[in-house]
Amino acid sequence: MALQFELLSTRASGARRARIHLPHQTVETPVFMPVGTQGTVKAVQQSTLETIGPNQIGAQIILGNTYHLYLRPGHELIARLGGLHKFISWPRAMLTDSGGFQVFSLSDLRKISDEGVRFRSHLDGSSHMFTPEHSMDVQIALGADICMAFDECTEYPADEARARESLRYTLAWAARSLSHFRANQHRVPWHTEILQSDGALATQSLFGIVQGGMYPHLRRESAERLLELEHEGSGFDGFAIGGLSVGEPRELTRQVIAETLPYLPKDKPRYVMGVGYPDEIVEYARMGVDMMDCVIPTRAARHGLLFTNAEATGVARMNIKNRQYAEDKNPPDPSCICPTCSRYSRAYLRHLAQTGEPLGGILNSIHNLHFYLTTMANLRAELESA
Ligand code: PRF
Ligand code: ZN
Repeated sequence: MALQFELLSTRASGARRARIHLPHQTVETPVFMPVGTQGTVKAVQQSTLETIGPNQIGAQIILGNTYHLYLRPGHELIARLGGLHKFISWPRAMLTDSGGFQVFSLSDLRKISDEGVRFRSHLDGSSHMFTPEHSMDVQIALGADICMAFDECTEYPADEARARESLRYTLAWAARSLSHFRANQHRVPWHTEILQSDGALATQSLFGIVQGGMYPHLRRESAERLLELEHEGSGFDGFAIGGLSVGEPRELTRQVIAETLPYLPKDKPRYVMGVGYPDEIVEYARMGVDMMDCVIPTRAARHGLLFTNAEATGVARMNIKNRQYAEDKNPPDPSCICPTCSRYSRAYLRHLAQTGEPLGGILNSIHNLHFYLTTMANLRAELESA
């Protein structure tokens, strides 16, 4: 059995409070998923990821990337070591992205055809072919709880003809992703180890990805066509909205999400890929988005940018490298209970950032992830209250 989606409540605004029951973890939504591209959420160790956030709830689900892990250390090696969960020692849920986006954003000399994408590795220039079938094989070998269909992330700006052409690939690849996944998903390393509460074997889930550029009618067509897809009576287990946060203005991102959500089923998880700043993820969750992921909290942290409670600090974003913090004994955010704010001063974090010490990135990442997890927990509590 694939995931079970337990809808707890829905607001008039569309905002939902739900639970996603996955083989390795029950995930409370709306949820933010930290990104662990190379089998690590950069600079944060797994034991810390499990205990940050309010009530030490920790991250319930993290991301991994098919593209990166296929190139290095290789999905077959990870499968021989028992799958991605065992390899990185992460007992909770994981989601792997299909490579569809990373091939387009990272690799050189892409050649797209009906078959798939031929590309050169960003590491050594070697030539590789990704097809929907290959992406599914890699994701099954990695063994994440949720896998993603192989898609093409349409660039921005793209005229309508280009967005339509790109969507044509994504829809054909979605059908092939679903068939191949369903026919092979029993090969996941832990398939016979994890039993569900009803005694059934747990299996991986597969999400379809809506594309269509910034064109509402293409988004609608994309969603409707994905919903029609089935393999022996079973369709996608959830739906993502891709192709956003690719350089378009924020108002357009919001608009495309608002125009796409009505076409997605209410009884399955909805995931917006690759967003956003704290105020954006709250805004989208309030519109009815259940899941989001983004590198922003960890990437910003490594550049010395901290997200803080503006009521406690006067700023929503604090650049810890600023001179004004050189002798500031306060914790980064006095209202924050994270391990960083509980122990260290702004002056010390500034010093670590100035000197390029690895600990700076580590402590800043812990704070920012704690901030994101707290933001979502507060929102969930609000959606629960009458
Ligand atoms: N497709 C996939 N992964 C993604 C995206 C997408 O469109 C985005 C959107 N920028 C982030 N990650 N497969
Ligand atoms: Zn903190």
